[in-house]
Amino acid sequence: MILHDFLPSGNGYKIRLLCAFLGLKVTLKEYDITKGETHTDAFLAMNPSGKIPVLELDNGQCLSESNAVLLYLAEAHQSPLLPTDLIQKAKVHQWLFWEQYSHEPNIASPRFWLTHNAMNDLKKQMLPDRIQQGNAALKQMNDALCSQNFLTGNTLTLADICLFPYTHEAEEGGAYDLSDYPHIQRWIRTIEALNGYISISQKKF
Ligand SMILES: N[C@@H](CCC(=O)N[C@@H](CS)C(=O)NCC(=O)O)C(=O)O
Repeated sequence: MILHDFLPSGNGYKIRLLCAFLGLKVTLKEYDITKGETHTDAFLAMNPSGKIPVLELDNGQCLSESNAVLLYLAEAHQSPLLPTDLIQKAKVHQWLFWEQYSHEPNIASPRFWLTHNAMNDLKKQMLPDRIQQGNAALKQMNDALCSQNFLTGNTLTLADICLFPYTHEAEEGGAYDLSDYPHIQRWIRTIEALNGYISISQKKF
């Protein structure tokens, strides 16, 4: 499999982290999204949205949307990271959908604007509201983690793999302070200590 990716991307890191935990071999093909490298005809043929990550399967089929790729890989490998119990599975889905609407736009986007010199007047206006909503999202995670080790209970699931990347990088750019969220800090340390863990910048796994 080939993972079309941009190393600083948390969406790409979700898939790299899952592959590392599952022991799957993937070849990394990197693009610089700040130079429009995902908007060529060749890339758009793989993902018309012009966005990484894209997972190219051995048969040439391409999958995009990071959380859809997580679900595909976990199901294809019958991994307990996606529980078979319908309620437990729905709880994992809940966090995956929530991440795309309530977490990623408020935490990942401001991080990108602030660290990649991508701020403009409109984004400056939007920033305070995004930060307020991002803190509400972090509080929701912190509350969920106060009585259990992981987001859906006491075992690691796709919910944690999906939310780890942008949460553990939330302070980058200066918009968030994770010391306000001690249960999140403990959860980050727990995941970093797991067998198979790789960092966001690790290319070999
Ligand atoms: N919802 C998508 C979001 C993907 C996304 O936003 N990718 C960004 C990098 S994190 C990108 O490739 N941006 C380049 C562009 O839009 O030109 C997912 O979860 O995969």
